[in-house]
Amino acid sequence: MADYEFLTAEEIPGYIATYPSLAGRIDVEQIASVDEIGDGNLNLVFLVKDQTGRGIVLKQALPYVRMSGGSWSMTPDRERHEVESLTAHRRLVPDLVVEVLHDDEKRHIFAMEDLSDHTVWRPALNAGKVHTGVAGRVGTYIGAVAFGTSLFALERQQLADAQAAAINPELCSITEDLVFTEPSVDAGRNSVLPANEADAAALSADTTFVDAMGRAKYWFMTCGEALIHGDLHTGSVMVRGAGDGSRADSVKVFDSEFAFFGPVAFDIGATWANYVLAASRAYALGDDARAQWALGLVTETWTGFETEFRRLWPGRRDPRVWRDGFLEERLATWQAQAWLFAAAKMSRRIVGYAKVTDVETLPPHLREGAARGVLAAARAVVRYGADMQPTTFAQICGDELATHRTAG
Ligand code: SR1
Ligand code: MG
Repeated sequence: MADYEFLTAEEIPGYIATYPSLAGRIDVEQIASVDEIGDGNLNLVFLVKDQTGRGIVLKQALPYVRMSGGSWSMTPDRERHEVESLTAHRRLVPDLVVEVLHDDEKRHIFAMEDLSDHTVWRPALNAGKVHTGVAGRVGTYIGAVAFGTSLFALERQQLADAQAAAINPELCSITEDLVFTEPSVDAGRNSVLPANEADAAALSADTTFVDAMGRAKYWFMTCGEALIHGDLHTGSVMVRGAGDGSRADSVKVFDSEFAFFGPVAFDIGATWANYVLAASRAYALGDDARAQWALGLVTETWTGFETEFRRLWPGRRDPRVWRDGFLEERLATWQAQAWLFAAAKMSRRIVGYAKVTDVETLPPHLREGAARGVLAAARAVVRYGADMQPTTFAQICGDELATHRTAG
């Protein structure tokens, strides 16, 4: 991309001053700090503060995968997908989605409200914090999006326009490769501890697992149900609160550049997988009560989702044919798909490219057992019948994590 212009810290005060929507949010004459705070895999993120403490966040999609150091090209048009999906989602659940303040499609930059009084949920979980009520609200968000961006809510032409605008093949290909194929078919990007090599090989050789991943990938590529988030892990959620077991006073979903019209259950399964990863860390550290708490989040997100979807259901567009029996059928289907998507997401974070700190920051002697437990859990859940309840999913995963946590 010869004409791509990187955003620099030095140009940021001048950049902000150019746009009235931004200049009103921060005093550009009194900028106190400009810090690059991006810790994700893909983008540049700057937090800009003025001397009174007001701030904004500027995010630029790079023309490549940041964590690859530039060797892996990727369309910066993902910035548009992120802005459009955040905007559409925030319209449905304003309290639960970060606010977009500015969109510069030409330079692939957008601005968001400053959430520096929040913390990303994953590091909070890793630090042993308990923000109550987050998982339920993430479920509410998924339910609102599942209904509000789908054929149940949108007029026909509006739906077609939304689907056309959200076609996001480059980002979808990444998920298709990294989440569904590569955990069992290494394309040269996988890695594990030497002690886990046999576990990774057993995963690849597990035909039941690989067949299940084929089915999940097919669903991912064919079920264009709603404008899903597409990467809804615990690093895509900000929380605010003491984290001492009290209720989080704010929850904000962000980072939806993988959004497209996809399966509703993919977002549900993504959250479940990340609760299992959080539980694997707790088991490895010998905190069984915390592991059980993390596994309890599976049901909490499902309940939040189901409650919100049922609440919205009376407003569906064509109740003549989408009767109540169809609602029950959809919920059962989504539940059955969610645990397969969760299994895919669990395995990819252990063997594939782009791992998670829940497991990676454990010392190797604990990481080995945690990784083994997550892979065993992924293999166990794909063997269960389609009628598995969230509590059963959590139980199966918990049993595997607890069994394998001790290395060797
Ligand atoms: C090449 S991108 C790797 C991963 O980072 C993102 O957060 C997504 O999870 C993606 O799969
Ligand atoms: Mg992300």
